[in-house]
Amino acid sequence: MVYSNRSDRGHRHLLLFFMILAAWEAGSGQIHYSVPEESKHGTFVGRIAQDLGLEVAELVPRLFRVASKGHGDLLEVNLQNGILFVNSRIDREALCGRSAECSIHLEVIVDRPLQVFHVEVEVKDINDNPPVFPETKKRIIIAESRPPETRFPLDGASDADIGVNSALTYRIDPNDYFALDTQNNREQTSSLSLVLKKSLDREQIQEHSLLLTARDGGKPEMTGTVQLQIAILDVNDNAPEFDQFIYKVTVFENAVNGTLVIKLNATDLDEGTNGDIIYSFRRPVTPAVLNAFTINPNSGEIRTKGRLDFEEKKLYEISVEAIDKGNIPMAGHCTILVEVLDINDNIPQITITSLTLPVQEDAQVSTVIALISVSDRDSGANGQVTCTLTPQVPFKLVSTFKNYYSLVLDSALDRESVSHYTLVRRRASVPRGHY
Ligand SMILES: [Ca+2]
Ligand SMILES: [Ca+2]
Ligand SMILES: [Ca+2]
Ligand SMILES: [Ca+2]
Repeated sequence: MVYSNRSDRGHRHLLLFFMILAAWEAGSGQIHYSVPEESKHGTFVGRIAQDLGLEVAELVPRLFRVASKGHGDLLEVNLQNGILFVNSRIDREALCGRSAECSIHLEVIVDRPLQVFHVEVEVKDINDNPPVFPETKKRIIIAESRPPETRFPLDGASDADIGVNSALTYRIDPNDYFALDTQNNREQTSSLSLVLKKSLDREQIQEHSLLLTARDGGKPEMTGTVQLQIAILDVNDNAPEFDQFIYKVTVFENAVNGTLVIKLNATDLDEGTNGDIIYSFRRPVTPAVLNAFTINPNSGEIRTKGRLDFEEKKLYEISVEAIDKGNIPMAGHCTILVEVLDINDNIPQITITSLTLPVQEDAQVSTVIALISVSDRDSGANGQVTCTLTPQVPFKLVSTFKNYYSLVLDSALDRESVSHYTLVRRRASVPRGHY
């Protein structure tokens, strides 16, 4: 019995529960209003008294009142005409955040007899929020060596509205180098990337500035922007270059030790150490060059070392290399032809190849007394030798060939007046200012 009694009571409780549920449903399900968010004070929402089947005249006597949990005085009823209106600012985003559904639940109570009604006021979204990027300026660093088709992720914008009012599309300023790619995945989130369209060149453009714009699908639409500052990172992709492949310079053979022969200047378009240049003789270096010249690795100055000698070497060919300090260094080359200029630093040499002395007093005019050859190691005018004899002697020089002479008797000798002659040799080459 006890068992059946308990079961009986259970059934009664269940019945009561269903009755309450039915009453609640009858109250709540009946009235449904909607109002756009941000509507002005006094905006009409609904004829609440009429819709609940109440006479306007009985509102005051029956102590008509509206309660709204947590939503204070957003909505109000005019007891004179029974109209529900917007009382204070309704911000859907503050009320419901990103939730797709947003409504204000009102509990309407009248006394005598006590009746409770439930009213749902749906708050409709309006497009009152622009897309917002995390930053207004975004710095991106990309090495110039990155190949086309490389993707760089971007942070998208967010929009506090819902539905189409927060459905974003993106675009960037038209440009030659970058395109946008938006990939929507199944989770409805979109991944935004920058895609490289063509090869970068830091030496041409060091920084790209692009405006990325997000727009929502609202009417009218709202937009948000972020300035993309894309800095291009240098890569060592330029070799040092000389203005010329071959430089021709001249230097006098008597140039003092350390005389500047040439100051080389190679250029490298890269940045920092990628463009810093070290000069050196290109290996293998001939001993002749090594003994005669030095090169300053930083300034590119080539100077003489010790003394040059035209008579020994007239032309030097120096191969120079300019190497940058890049991680993987690059090199440029040039050749310097150093022509050594002669100066008059050699005394003409006179060689007497044959001499018949003494000369008989009665020797006939034109008798050959000596054969003479002259030479001068200098070149050009510096090496041209002419011979003259001491004047007023009975001898003369007869040129037999270039630089070859015969000393011949020019007139009869007379031992009683002159017993011997001293013939002074003369150098007749052209002295230079350097000697
Ligand atoms: Ca909104
Ligand atoms: Ca929006
Ligand atoms: Ca570079
Ligand atoms: Ca370089």
